[in-house]
Amino acid sequence: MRSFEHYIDGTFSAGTQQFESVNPATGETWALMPRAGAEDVDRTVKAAHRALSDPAWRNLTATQRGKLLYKLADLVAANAQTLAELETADTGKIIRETSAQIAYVAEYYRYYAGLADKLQGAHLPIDKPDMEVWLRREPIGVVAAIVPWNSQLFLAAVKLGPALAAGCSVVLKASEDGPAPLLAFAKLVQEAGFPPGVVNIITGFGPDCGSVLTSHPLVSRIAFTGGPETARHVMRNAANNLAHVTLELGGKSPVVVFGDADLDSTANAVVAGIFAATGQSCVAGSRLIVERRVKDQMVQKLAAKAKAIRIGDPQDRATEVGPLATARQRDHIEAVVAQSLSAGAKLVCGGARPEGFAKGFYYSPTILDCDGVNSPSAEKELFGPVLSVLSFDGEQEAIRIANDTPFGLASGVFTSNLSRAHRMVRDIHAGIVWVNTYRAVSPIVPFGGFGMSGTGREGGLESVLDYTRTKSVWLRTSDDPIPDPFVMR
Ligand code: TXE
Repeated sequence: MRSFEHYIDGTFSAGTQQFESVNPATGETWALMPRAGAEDVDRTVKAAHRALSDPAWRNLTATQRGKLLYKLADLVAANAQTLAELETADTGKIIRETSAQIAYVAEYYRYYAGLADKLQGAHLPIDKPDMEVWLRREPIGVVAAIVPWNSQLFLAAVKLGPALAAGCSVVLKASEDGPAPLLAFAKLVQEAGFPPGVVNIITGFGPDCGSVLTSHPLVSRIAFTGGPETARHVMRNAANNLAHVTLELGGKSPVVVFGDADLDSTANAVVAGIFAATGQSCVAGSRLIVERRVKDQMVQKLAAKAKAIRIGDPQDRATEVGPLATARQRDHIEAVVAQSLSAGAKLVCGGARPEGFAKGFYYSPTILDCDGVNSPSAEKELFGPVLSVLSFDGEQEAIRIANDTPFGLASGVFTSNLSRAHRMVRDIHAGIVWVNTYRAVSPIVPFGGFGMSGTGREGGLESVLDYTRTKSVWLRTSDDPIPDPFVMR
């Protein structure tokens, strides 16, 4: 059996406790993972805090920090296949997706590497004589970065990249579900040459690891990706250290299809939106809202595509849908589909475990017609391969249904009418709108949601500034004595 270690203060260690990690494709234990408890977390945060003021890190120029990030990017690119195989083994995400995604993660580190020496302070045109005022832009401090099991290297990159570009130190907590790729990635961090303590990578469970980390008094910044319930814990914990918090919490993203769209092209985008990553994607387009006059046509096209999807071993390049990451996740999806059918939703396809995969955590690509029904599948984030179909007549109804959710992460609009596309973009309540496309990402573009989908943005220039704080410096240039001390200047 393989075993993995924490990376704390520049050293690898198995820790005092371990837990077993299961391969979701087989349901069998394949690796032992270290389990961080409160003492390990405390030691790790202290190491990160010490590293902040260690001359080996603090005295690096921004350009030198950028060079370390470029080196890390090259190492990620060179090791993408190995990391992808580990992620696939530990989470069940298909190898086609993990290998492409991790290769692209290198571009995220390159983007942040290039930004490191462009984070400028400012000189202010102060409205007082004999005074020079400028802003220093400084690293915000120790960052607690917490990620879930899906897209771990990607979700880590959008936190680590800007944090390191800004000069922070980081404690990255990998999910207890499938931490192997991030623990292996720690070797690349060490090889890139980041000084000890600047990047620490641990894993563990919510109560004894995540909670301790997010409430630690030496943590100044929390970047969290996960579910809304956990996010509430994180915010409550952050009340202890008053850390700056950003949250990325998934959604119930609408895909609005008008009858004037190219329906074949749109069907491919809808399939990519809901069945890629076996639906375990924060931006999953899980609500299809289709104009009534083309609904049957669209559903037929989608059902044909869903039934033809190749379910299989996630390590096989031919596989298109693999298992869910955990049995818990599969059971949750099964339960919500059953509730939805009882509520009156009609099963178009799927709705069961596929035959021939008894050992793994598989669930067939599923389409539910939820028109006119209060279907839980159309309201809750399932985080699985389940598409709920709703229909509309006219733009106003489309917008009303699209926005009828407390979430607001992503959305899609499919139409050939340009002015309608602009109106939809304006009126949709979501942090991302894809028009005639779906599930495109880039380091250059901010990513994040409205409402219950979280707060703050990852990616883009904004996200790097969010790992800095400004210091306003006032310098008096006059040699005259300070005048009346009882009047504010
Ligand atoms: O996430 P959790 P789970 C949604 C999705 C999924 C549901 C639950 O609907 O079914 O959330 O998933 C750490 N303090 N998303 O249970 O628990 C935990 O160890 C600090 C959407 O896996 O939020 C892990 O590292 N940290 C989402 C991380 O939080 C704590 C992605 C995420 O776990 C903690 C994931 C605590 N008290 C789930 N408790 C998206 N944005 O796409 C747990 N953690």
